[in-house]
Formats: sequence, structure tokens, C-alpha cells
Amino acid sequence: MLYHLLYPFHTTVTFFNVFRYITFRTIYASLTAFLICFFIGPWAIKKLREMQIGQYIREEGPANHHRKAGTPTMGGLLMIFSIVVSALLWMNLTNFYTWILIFVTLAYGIIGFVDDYLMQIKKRSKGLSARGKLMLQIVPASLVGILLYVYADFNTHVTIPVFKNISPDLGWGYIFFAAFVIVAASNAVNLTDGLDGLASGPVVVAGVTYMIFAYAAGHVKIANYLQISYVSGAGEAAIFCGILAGAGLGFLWFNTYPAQVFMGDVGSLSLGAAIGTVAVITKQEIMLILVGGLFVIEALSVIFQVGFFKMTNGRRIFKMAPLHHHFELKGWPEPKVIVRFWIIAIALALISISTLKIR
Ligand code: 57M
Repeated sequence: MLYHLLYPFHTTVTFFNVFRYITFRTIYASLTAFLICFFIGPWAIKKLREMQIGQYIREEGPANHHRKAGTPTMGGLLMIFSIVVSALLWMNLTNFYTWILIFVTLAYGIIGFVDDYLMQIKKRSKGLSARGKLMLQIVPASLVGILLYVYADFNTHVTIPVFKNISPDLGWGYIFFAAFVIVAASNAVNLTDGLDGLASGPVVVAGVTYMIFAYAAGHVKIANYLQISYVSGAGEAAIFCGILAGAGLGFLWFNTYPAQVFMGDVGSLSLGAAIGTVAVITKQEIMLILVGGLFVIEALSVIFQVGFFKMTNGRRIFKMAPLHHHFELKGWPEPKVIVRFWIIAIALALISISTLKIR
């Protein structure tokens, strides 16, 4: 909105030219998201506490989690608010990708909200069924795939990192591929969100990393120089990534150990889906495996654990999945697990950025 309101004045006051620049808007958009979370956070946490939206803790979990009972949850509402307000303020509202990203964040926010609502407000021990949640997640993800394919005439080639000359064309199959990336990212972030700041920290890392990819993809000269797919208009996604990072940081202020608030499914599902959508828009879909490597490791630990459990009639690979529980049960203090997992996330993100120069 600021872009539309203030940029036109650049003809009279040259300062207003800055509103044209993606770099300038990215910085202030991320600061806006950060400051909204930071300043509204204490009020939001107080409200969640007053409404008794406190976390239910499962009996079978690591013992040290029982002291977390009653920690306010659904803090993701605060993040979604800060993301949408910042996006509306700083992004180009005539850009198709702006609306795709806002839509995905809100749609997954609603799914997560329903799940949290059933658990935290209706006090049902389980929220939506796993199958029900998956079905609901597939709807907006497929819609994004269809919209990109039909309206945006989107490039349906899949970028394979490092091998810049190999990019299989999926044609209309890209709709399913895009939907898969979005749903998988959403669930992987959700599974990771089991220790204080364990998801919000790496969301910041993924946001900053995709900010670089989006800026490069949306800049014809840089994209050509790096030999990556140029996506006209994808630069706006860089602003959105900055917003994700800013909101994540602002939330992390309160979510860091010992957490004053959890994000809830409303936060984890929407942030994950937003990251997946950014990966699709920037044509760095496969790269998400590296950028969001920590989320992938956590999700794989669950897949292997459950698969092995079923195949062997009850034997386990890990003491407990997702992986963070394994290390907790091995006796690592929670902050140690969190910070070490953050370190892994940062290292993987750096490697992913380095691939821009590897071929
Ligand atoms: C949600 N939610 C946390 C909080 C957060 C298939 C199976 C592996 C699924 C998995 C699962 O349900 N994962 C998704 C994980 C929960 O956090 C809430 O949920 C939101 C995110 N969706 O925002 O509102 C708990 O996580 C802890 N937490 C923190 N700090 C935070 O900042 O400490 C969360 C955020 C909170 C709090 O304790 O209550 C969760 O873990 O439930 N299931 C599991 O993760 C379970 N694993 C399991 O059953 N493993 C089995 C098999 C099935 C693989 C095994 O290994 O044998 C564990 N979950 C818990 N306890 N809580 C089991 C033990």
C-alpha cells in the first residue's frame, strides 16, 4: 500500500523513489513484521492466557515437557497478523505472487486455527484427524498450482540444483508437484515445532535464504548471470521472505527457551506452507530440501520411525520421533538440542546459497 501511495510522489520529491526498490521495501517490511510481533506480543500472550488457550501436553512425551502445560499457544495468530499487515503495507498489490503468498498464509492459518481450536478451546485431546488435515491442506495447495499454471503461465520446468542444464518439464503435472511441495513443507515445519524456538529459528533462516533466491530470480541480469530461472515479478517474493524472517524473529523473542508462547498449528502450518510456496515461485523447489534441511530431517525421522515400527512389529530406530525428542531422551538439555539444530539449519542454508555458484 505504501508503495502505491508514496511512490507516485517521486516526480515531485525524489526521496519517494526508494519505495520502488525491492531492497528498501524488504528491509522495512521485515522490520515492520518484527516490530508488530515484538510490541503486540506481550498483549497477545496476555490475551491468550486470559482466554486459557494453554497447551495440552501429551502423557507419553519426554517428562520435561509436562512443566510446559498451560503455556499459551496459537501465537501463530500474531505472526499471521504481522505478516499480512506488512505484506499489505510494503508489497506491490498488483503483483500476482503477492496475493498467492497472502492466500496461502491465510488458508493454512485457517486450517491450523481449526485444529488448534478443537484442541485448545473445545479441549478435545485430538484436533483434526491426520487424514482430514491432509485433505484440507491439499485444497489450497492444489489451487495455488492451478492458479500458477492457468493464470501466471508459470514455467513448469523443475530446477535441479547444481545441474543447471537439466530441468525436466512436468507440464500440467507441475500442479501436483507444486501442491506436494507446499503440503510437505507445511507438515515438516509442523513436526519440527516441538521444542522452544526449534521451528521459529529455522523459519527465519529459510526466510533469509529464500529472500536471496527470490531477489536473484526476479532480477533478469542476476538470474542470467547465475544461470537460474528468471521469474518476472518474483522479486516481490523477496519482500515476503523478509517479512517471514522478521515475523519469525519477533515471535522468537517470546518463543525462545523457556517459551512464553507456542505458535500452534495456526503458526506452523501457515509458515511451512508459505515457505513451500516461496520455493515454488522462485523456481527453487528442490532446493527446499537443503534450505529447509532441518525440517526435512525431522520429517524423515518420523517416516523412518513409523515405517520401521510397523515393519518390525514395535521396534524403533530412535528413542522417539521427531528427532528432537530422541536427543532429549538421550539427556541433552533442551536448549542444547535447539541451538545445535539451529546450527545445522544455518549450515545447510549456507550450502544452499553456495550452489548458486556451483554448476
Ligand atoms: C505437532 N506438536 C508438539 C504447539 C506447537 C506422527 C507423529 C510423529 C506426529 C507428531 C506430531 O503430532 N507432531 C506435530 C507437534 C506440541 O506443540 C504444539 O503443537 C504446535 C505445532 N503443531 O506450536 O502448540 C508440543 O511440543 C512442545 N513444544 C515446545 N515448544 C514449542 O515452541 O516445547 C512446542 C512448541 C507441546 C510442547 O511440549 O505440547 C508435540 O510434540 O505434540 N507426534 C509427536 O511428535 C509425538 N511423537 C510420537 O508419538 N512418536 C512415536 C511415533 C508415532 C513416531 C515414536 O517415536 O514412537 C510426540 N509428541 C509429544 N510427546 N508431545 C510424542 C511425545
